Amino acid sequence: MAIERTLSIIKPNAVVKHNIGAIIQRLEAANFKIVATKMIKLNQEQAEGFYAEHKGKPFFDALIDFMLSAPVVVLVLESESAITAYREIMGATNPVDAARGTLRADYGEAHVTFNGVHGSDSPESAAREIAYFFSDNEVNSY
Ligand code: RTP
Ligand code: MG
Repeated sequence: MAIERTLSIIKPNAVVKHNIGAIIQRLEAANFKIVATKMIKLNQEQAEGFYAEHKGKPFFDALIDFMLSAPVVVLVLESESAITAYREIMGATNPVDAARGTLRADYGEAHVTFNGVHGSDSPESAAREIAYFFSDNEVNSY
């Protein structure tokens, strides 16, 4: 197993419901090292660029509107097999289907758009998404 980094986003619904701290606590308790973080109010171009792979899909406009509705907190998480480990603790994309005790079950709404958190889905996505929000000197080691 290898040490990996993955990009996490605490999405607008979780931010406005004051769940930033609770989610970060869960990440640290699950042994992820937070090696970078910031809060950003995305603009249209940033949100559409981040989700470029979904452009043209029926849910795209609703997803972008949601991501612009309030600030988000972006984080780089580091751990052994961080990408799959974080996908596991996030749970299924739709919070309705997410296993009990996962972040999406606990901090998502009962609708797939408002699912509370994002996580990179592959090493290639993680590299792209981390670089999308952070320069190399903003990602720490400790
Ligand atoms: P994410 O990228 O946010 O970690 O979520 P994911 O990989 O589990 O899901 P993905 O297929 O990449 O979709 C990105 C986000 O779009 C919204 N979505 N809505 N209405 C729909 O059918 C639908 N499908 C996806 C969700 O907010 C999802 O996280
Ligand atoms: Mg995805």
